[in-house]
Amino acid sequence: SASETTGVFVPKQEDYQKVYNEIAALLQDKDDYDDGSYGPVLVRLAWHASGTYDKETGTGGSNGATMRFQPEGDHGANAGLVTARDFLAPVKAKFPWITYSDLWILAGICAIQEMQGPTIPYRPGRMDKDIAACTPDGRLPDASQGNKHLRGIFGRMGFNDQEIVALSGAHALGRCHTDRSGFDGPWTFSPTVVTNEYYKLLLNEKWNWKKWNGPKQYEDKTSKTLMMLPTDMALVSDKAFKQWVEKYAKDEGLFFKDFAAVITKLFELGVPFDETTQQTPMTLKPTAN
Ligand code: DDH
Repeated sequence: SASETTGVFVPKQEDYQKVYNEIAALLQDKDDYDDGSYGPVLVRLAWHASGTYDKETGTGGSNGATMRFQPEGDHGANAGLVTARDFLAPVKAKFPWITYSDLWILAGICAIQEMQGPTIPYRPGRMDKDIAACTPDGRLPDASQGNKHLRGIFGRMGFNDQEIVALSGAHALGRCHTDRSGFDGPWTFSPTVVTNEYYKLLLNEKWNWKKWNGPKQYEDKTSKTLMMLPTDMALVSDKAFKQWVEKYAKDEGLFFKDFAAVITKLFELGVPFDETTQQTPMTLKPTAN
């Protein structure tokens, strides 16, 4: 086998499961964060690692983990993600054979599954790149913009309207932080559980501009504790987007199915999997919690 001839450790599914279990255990233990879980910020790390992809040039994407380096780590959109990278440092130390780029995606998948989301197939094979592969600033979406911007940014990665809406359902999770993006608050009342609540709230709640000194964002009329970004509201003001919001609000099973498919595509953008070797996606087992 390859490992016998080269002396290089070739990890198997059981090895990736060990990494998964370690991240899941850390998620369970380190509950001193935000709404009690680092899960949302781990999902955001995996998304921002992947969402720099440009299909024309084949640059960016999760293959490289270039956010480790200052130019990209310091991009405004990545503010606060050092929290997620630091959270994973002990996991990398315990399993030094895994690349950062494979680890960040595995952590995103682990977080989604542990937060009761759908099963996401995992394929390793990403290689870490050096500082020269850092992407230019401005490839990730700007929350102050609208439908044209969304189609521009996500079209550059190769996503259509349905996929844009399905990906955006990740905002069921987590919150905005004034010291990171400048925005404030969570999108849903259950920010550590994957649900279709984001779509339900977009349709059923009345959203008003929040009166404050911060950047323009919406707040819900009923509780005034939830928020929407201008880009979130674009999903209901644009008719083509809205029909998908309606479908996902009505059918959580459909959302889970489409979300699993589209996040898999996102996490694999620009990753040159070796089709000749064993590249069957693996299913990593959630912990029973
Ligand atoms: Fe997002 N997101 N996101 N987002 N996102 C923020 C937080 C989180 C946009 C802006 C913001 C996706 C799409 C978009 C998550 C996942 C995903 C914050 C707040 C802003 C701003 C950051 C902070 O202050 O800490 C915009 C704009 C878009 C868009 O245009 C579509 C997608 C596609 C995903 C995904 O995962 C697939 C998650 C999770 C969070 C919560 C992070 C946390 O710390 O909590």
